[in-house]
Amino acid sequence: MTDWQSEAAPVVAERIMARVGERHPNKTKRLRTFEERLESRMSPLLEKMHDLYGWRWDFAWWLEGVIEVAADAFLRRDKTLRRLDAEASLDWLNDPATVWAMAYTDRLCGRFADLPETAEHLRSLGVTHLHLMPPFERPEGGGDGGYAVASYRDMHPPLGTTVELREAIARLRDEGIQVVLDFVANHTAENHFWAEAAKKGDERFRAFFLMFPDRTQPEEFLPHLRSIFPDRGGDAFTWRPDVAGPDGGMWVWTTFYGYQWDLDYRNPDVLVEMARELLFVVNLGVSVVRMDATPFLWKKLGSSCENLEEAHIVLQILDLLVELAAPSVELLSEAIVHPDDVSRFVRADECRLGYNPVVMSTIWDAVATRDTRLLRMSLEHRQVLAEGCQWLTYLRSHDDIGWGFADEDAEALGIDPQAHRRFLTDFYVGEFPGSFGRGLRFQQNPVTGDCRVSGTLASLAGLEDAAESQELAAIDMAVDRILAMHTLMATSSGIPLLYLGDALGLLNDRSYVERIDEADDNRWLHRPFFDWAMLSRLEAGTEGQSRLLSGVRRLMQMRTGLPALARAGVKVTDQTDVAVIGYVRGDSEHRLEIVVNMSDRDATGVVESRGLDLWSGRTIGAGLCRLTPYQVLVIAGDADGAEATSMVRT
Ligand code: OTU
Repeated sequence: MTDWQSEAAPVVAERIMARVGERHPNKTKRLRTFEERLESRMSPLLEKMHDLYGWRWDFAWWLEGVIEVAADAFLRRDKTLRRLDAEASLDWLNDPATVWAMAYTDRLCGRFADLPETAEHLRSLGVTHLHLMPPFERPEGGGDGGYAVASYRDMHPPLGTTVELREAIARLRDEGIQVVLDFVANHTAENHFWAEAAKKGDERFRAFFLMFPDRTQPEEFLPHLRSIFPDRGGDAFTWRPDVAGPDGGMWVWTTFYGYQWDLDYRNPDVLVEMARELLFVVNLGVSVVRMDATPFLWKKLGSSCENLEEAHIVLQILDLLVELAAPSVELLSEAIVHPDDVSRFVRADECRLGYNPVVMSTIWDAVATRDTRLLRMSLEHRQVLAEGCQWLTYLRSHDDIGWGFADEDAEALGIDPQAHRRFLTDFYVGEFPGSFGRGLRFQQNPVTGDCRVSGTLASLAGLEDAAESQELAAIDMAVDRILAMHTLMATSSGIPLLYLGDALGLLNDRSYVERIDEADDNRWLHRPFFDWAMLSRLEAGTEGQSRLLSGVRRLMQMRTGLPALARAGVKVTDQTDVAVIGYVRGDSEHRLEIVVNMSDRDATGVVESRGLDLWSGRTIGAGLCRLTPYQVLVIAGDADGAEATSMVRT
């Protein structure tokens, strides 16, 4: 920090506090807490705002603007939320008892008011955090399942009202479950009132978006841009005749669908107004906000307009504002990009949490190839995170699965990365001989050949294929495979994230093709409605999917008693068979060794240290051991093992 910044910071802070104080004369005492928080954050805020916007005549106006937004949000926090802020701790980030789940409210239970009734099932899976897909008002036609936000303040009417959502969040919190909501930071829906005003020619709101009267500028940007949703045709710019322009319309920047209009954070007015909306979502009572599509937040001519330093600074400013208004709330970055770029978004002063697409995709790689070498590399080299941060480790989300391993990693193993990605896609859409995947291609890019895959966990991992064969042995094999995948998710790194329904083995839902709003986006294939009747049936049974459900429950409960998982870091063990992955978590005090056969044949595993296998309850000696297909060993040091088994229901 330069001299002028450290000198200016307290002066600016004092001025803002005086103004806020004038507006809230009876809140002087409460505002003191805010003032204290501002003391250490004023300098970084000033610095980061300056990094983004530089000197301009209205700089002080925007700087004070963001802080006032935070002060207003701070004053609006109710008593309960203020108590949570006062008690804020980061312990849950490393607590092995932390388990996440995600769901669409309508597909899980219907309406906000019904959410508390799901708590019992959530608890049976050990869930402490529930991410609800965006519940906000959206345009006609579905609005990308909520990822096109028409208003952050009003909810999608079939789900209920904002008041009902707030109540559901509070009730779930009382049940020990924290709610996570999205902030779709990159774009608004075409019918957000900012977009409506822009259409009418309002100068202020027109400057909220990236709009061009002709193709000159878009053509300059395009050679450097990646096409994210190639299936919709065209490129990242959409011609909108409803936006008044010299030639009867304007080209609007739309990275995703044509109805999702990218916001222009180069305009500080956008940052201030989006901060206001973000803090509204924060004040609904959530404990984490998922920042959607973080790589795309800043555009610069001549660049790919992804992962730019300025996008990070935008997030850092938003994080500072959340700390000022609601210090108990954390941010989660959704950046599904190159592994090196992914981890750059996960920082203590930015988003403390990030999705782990590298482990996700290399687990799927191991399942398809029966070769764990890429997975080993991602555990060995791609897990390091900054202090105080955490991964969310998942097997799939509501989105497609992309082959997010690093080209360098594949090449180091002598694998051609592009050819290998084509193989993985072919495998999971069931076009590779002998494959058990039942997915669909998502967004095949005809130029680059890039392609992602849609499908539920169970359908991609062979349960659908096995169920059709009606052979019990095949079903058992698929269940074991899915449990092996869950074991990796639950023990390799970070916080496990379950897609609700996957523990029941819910299969692809092909009925989306009959729904006009969903038919042209096959990600709906893997967003089936939760099946409560099936849950009761499975709870009564012992075979097939019943074994999957009880296995996932057992695994998640097992985590709670395993202090080794609270330690960062994972050490991959040497194995003689490529089908086997082994790793050690923890330290000499609390040690956990995991050995998994990721193939449908017998294999030989290497165990480093003797201990108790928590799955079978048997003691396993060090050295070579025979593993049946998809067999999992979760070996705790003797003392930890005894303690953990006594806690786990079998
Ligand atoms: C996200 O995903 C959401 O998760 C999707 O459901 C939305 O459709 C989308 O944003 C637009 O809001 O490309 O295929 O690196 O990969 O943001 C999913 C980030 C996506 C992108 C990711 C995006």
